[in-house]
Amino acid sequence: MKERCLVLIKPDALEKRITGLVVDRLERLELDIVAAKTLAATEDLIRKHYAHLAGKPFLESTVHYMMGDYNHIANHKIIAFVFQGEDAVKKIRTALGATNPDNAAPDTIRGSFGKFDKVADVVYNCVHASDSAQDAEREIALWFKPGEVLDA
Ligand code: IDP
Ligand code: MG
Repeated sequence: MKERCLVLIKPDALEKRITGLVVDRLERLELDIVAAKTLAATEDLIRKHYAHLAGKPFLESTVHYMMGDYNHIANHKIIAFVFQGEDAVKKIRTALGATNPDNAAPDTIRGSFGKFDKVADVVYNCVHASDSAQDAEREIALWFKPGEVLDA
């Protein structure tokens, strides 16, 4: 089914300057990029985005991570994309690999470029992708204005 998926290039990937490598892997999936922008993510936006982490012990560290606090990223910079196409969510999440890079297959994006800081309990996994077509729509509405997303 044709669907959309939000992808966020997280601050650790920006610090490592691997946005191009990540997008290169995702472009191989033959989906369409229908929106892209660099933005300053507010704390409110990040908390809404990660609402499902409420009550988790790593919520606060994840918010700090996404604000760029651990990666010397000024202005809370994140790069956001919307990909669209057949089974976009499944294809992208398969390319990303498991949430924790220690558990991600070596040939996945997170397995290749991510790292887990066990002591601080921060999962530096480089990229976010929506986990369902339904959640993608919720997330896209948070990160993009309607006119910023084209139909492929
Ligand atoms: P996902 O990013 O693979 O969809 P979620 O369970 O939705 O995984 O978690 C959202 C984000 O929260 C992860 O990408 C990661 O940044 C952080 N996170 C998830 N689990 C852990 C954990 O056990 N320790 C620290 N951070 C975590
Ligand atoms: Mg998720």
